Amino acid sequence: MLTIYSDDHHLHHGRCELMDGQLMPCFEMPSRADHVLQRVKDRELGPVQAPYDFGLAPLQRIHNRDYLDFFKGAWARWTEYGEDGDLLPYTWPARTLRRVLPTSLHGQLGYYSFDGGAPITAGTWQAAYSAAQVALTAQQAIQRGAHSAFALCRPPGHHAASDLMGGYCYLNNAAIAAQAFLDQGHRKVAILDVDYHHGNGTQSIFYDRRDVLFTSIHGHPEAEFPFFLGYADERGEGAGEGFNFNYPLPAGSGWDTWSAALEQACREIEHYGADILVVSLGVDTFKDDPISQFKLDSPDYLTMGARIARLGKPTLFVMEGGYAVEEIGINAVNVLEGFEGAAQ
Ligand code: OKP
Ligand code: ZN
Repeated sequence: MLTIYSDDHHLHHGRCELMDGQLMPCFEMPSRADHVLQRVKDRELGPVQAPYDFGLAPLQRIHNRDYLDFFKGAWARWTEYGEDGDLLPYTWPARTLRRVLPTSLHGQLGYYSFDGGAPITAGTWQAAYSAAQVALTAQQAIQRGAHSAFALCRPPGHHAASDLMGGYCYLNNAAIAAQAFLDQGHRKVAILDVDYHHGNGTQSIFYDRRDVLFTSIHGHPEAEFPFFLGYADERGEGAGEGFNFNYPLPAGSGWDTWSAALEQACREIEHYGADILVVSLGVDTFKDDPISQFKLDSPDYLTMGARIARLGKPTLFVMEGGYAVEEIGINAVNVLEGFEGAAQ
């Protein structure tokens, strides 16, 4: 399987996140992608190529232009204050407040975010921009006939909505790639989000559309980030009604519970008749993940990949979460090897 990877992800290295009342080093760190790349090479998964640059146009198909302009320019504005710490939001337009766009940098940052988990650093825009190009380059490989490809994206993307950053995410790499497939002639794209956290950004982007089916297996939002989306009764709206499927699972879920949800998601994907499958590949479902509560073990990821392969669709894997840094490469590449072993 072809892997697309850019070293630019190193440009994004947030210092801290708030966790249990303390500032902790960011779980979403550069070594995550380094470990995955190393495992791709160790296992000789296939060639590793740098991304092409498709420019801003495919990003603008998903994200609002004012959001992209804000994100691109935010760091330069922050340095004008003489600051070099991470730029982090601290006020959001929650209930009772107005959703106006203030002129202040921090006001605008609150407007364009939904949590304090997405720090903007000097290189965040470039890293996120390159990650989107990684996804688009892998998408192009499939468009040109490859049966599968792996977009080794960092930072991840599935929490980012059309004009919101949060949950370590800025640009929705999977959504940008899904839209590119549609723009290049495909009619039905299915997204399977296997990250531990609900892909609220992806869901919201496609919620009123039927050309993208969104399915997600995740920790129940009653108890787990992002809390305010990802419930089973969210089925889509308008033209998109019936094209959104959430499988929220309790803390402690292992492979038996998880794989039963996967069966249901696969059934919906088959019933939908997708041309293309995009997998939001988070491996924070792993038993030793430091911020998650599922109990999948490394061999389960081989089985996961094999099951996904049985759908028989051209499949783009887009890297999302996974914070057990030592095992992230084994687990992510196990999905890809399980897929390849069953896809023949
Ligand atoms: C991103 B992805 C603050 C807790 C915030 C955010 C989790 C984001 C997960 N310390 N946690 O889905 O793996
Ligand atoms: Zn996650």
